[in-house]
Amino acid sequence: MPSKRRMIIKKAELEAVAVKPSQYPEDNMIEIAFAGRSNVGKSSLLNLLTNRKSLARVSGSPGKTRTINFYRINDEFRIVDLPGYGYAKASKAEQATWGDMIEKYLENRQGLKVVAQLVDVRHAPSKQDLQMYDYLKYYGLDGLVILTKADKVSRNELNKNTAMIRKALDLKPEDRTIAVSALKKTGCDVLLTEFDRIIEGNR
Ligand SMILES: Nc1nc2c(ncn2[C@@H]2O[C@H](COP(=O)(O)OP(=O)(O)OP(=O)(O)O)[C@@H](O)[C@H]2O)c(=O)[nH]1
Ligand SMILES: [Mg+2]
Repeated sequence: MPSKRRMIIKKAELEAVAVKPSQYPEDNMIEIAFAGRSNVGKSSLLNLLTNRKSLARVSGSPGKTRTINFYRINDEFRIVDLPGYGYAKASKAEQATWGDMIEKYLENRQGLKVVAQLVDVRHAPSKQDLQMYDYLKYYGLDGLVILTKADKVSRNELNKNTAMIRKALDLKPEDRTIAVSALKKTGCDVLLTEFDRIIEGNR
């Protein structure tokens, strides 16, 4: 079947690194953010989509991304890499700062269309995943779930776990789950087609 995907990422640059709203880019360009627990693969996915090895820092040790990172794509929209939660070594104070930082961003960001929730396809969503997703529903930013590390499961497990995760997050039939693998470089086309839809306002 021919791909209906319009988007080709030609240009990607880190535009801003923020811990507070005064550091956000000032205009209302469309934004799609990535949320998920630390180590789930947010930064790796950004590198996969932009076909850049190290646009975003990736690490084997969780807690790599501690700031809100705004990536400007094709001068058309932004992908926003949010700091991961559930980082075991983070102190109480750090976790509070994290919550505050995320909430401020979700609360009043005009251009923000959707927050893609990333979940490791091998595991049931954690308590914090469920909390995060509820939060996204509250702000009307839900509806797109990205299942990461698809290379780590068989096709059978992928189907089984997708159904399990959809159920746990209580997804509606029209909500999308898209499996990706940064290692095998799969899932990009489907995801970029979804981005097209979001940007064109057809969802
Ligand atoms: N096998 C496999 N490993 C992956 C995949 N995506 C990410 N990883 C690995 O998972 C680890 C964490 O990836 P990151 O992209 O840094 O995760 P993150 O969500 O940005 O983490 P924080 O910045 O801490 O929030 C790294 O060791 C990656 O190489 C994938 O699709 N398949
Ligand atoms: Mg990261």
